[in-house]
Amino acid sequence: MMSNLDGVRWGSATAAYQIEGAVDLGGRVPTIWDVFTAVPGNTTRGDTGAIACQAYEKPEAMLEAIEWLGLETYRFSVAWSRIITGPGGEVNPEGVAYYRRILQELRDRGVAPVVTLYHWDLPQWLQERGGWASLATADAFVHFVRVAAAELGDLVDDWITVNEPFCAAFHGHLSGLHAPGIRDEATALRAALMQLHAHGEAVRALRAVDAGFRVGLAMNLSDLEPASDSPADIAAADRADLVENRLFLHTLLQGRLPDGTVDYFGADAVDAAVDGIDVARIAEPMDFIGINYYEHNVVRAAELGTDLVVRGIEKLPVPEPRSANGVAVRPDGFTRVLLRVAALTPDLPIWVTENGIGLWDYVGPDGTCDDVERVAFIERYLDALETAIAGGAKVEAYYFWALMDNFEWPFGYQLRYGLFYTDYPTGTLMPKASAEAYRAHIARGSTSIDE
Ligand code: GCO
Repeated sequence: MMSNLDGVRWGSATAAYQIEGAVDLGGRVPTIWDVFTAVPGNTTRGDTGAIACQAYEKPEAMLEAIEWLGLETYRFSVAWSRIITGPGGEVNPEGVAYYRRILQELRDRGVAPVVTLYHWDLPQWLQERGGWASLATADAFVHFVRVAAAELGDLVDDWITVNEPFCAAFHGHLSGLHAPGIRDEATALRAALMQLHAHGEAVRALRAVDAGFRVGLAMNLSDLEPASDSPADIAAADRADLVENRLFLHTLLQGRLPDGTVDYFGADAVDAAVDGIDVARIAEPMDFIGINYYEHNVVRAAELGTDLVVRGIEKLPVPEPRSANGVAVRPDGFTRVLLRVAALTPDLPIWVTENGIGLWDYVGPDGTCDDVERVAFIERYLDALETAIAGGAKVEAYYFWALMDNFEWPFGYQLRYGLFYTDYPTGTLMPKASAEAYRAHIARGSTSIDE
């Protein structure tokens, strides 16, 4: 049967710090996440990425999982800290060799790689020079991007410059929940603009290496709803939308800060945030826009706001069904977000670069992991994807987050997102029920493409 989903490339995704481990091996230098996770209290049970899924030392399990699923495409990130070793910009051949091997293995299996260049693992030496508040970090990023493109570009067609600049900016520099754990709103705004600036520069740098590359970025967008019709609640939801969505989406697509930015952050913070940045040049045309979708929130005005990022708001507790960490299961929000992007930029292909659910998965007495909620999640979100495509969203690819359970940032290893269950002591991967379901879906999809 023909379906709207027939043209979609099916993939799954991971990121370097979350899976690789081997933080002291192969010439890798420390990152802000190594430093942040070493501080007691920053992550659940003090978990760190030091071992993770052992994907650096034993990538075979990951490659077998990819093959077993029949993925058409796999999204992963290359660690800046494995490729560039310090302020001199020296290239680490061992890091390059590791990623060349992964890329070759993927290609040998007929899997199209998509490489994320920045997935939150800033080298610590750059943090010590100002991190994302500094133009020098964007310059260093462009150097890294040029090196990655030159060293890996013969094996990669598709690149993602930065992943979720909202989280890296506002959780890294305002809520302090993520590395580098700073808590200052003006610095967060600066870090947001700096990553967008670095993105625009990186798009140009990549195209200069090979005009045939396809380039985009991955941003998380949330679906927000006011708790009532009251002007205060509507304004509260709009403030959240400004900070979480429009600041990134509109600046990226329109090359100017959205209306309301100065009112919310203040003229001084905005002036400081754009100092040395040509905002118009952020909107360098891309080949696709990557959307990570997780969140739907109902927002209410609250004088003593409880949100750690947006002022004067409270996000209501989410009814069931929800993820283990309290994220709503709202496929309708997924459809709305995709249609919103399509309305803003109808011709730009959309890649769903992440979508998934965190659960307290466990292996039962029969030795299997029966993640019924994730199976239901996949079914419902793929229906929602189909609805969005029927409504005009040009979705070309979908990446389930994640291939396997991995280091989930402040949540450490307890919260699991994988299609595969990671047995951390041994590094072995076992397909969950959701892996079976996604595999069957992909197999059906590719049959109808071949017909
Ligand atoms: C993201 C993060 C992932 C998370 C996932 C689940 O881009 O949000 O890239 O690394 O693991 O979102 O929270």
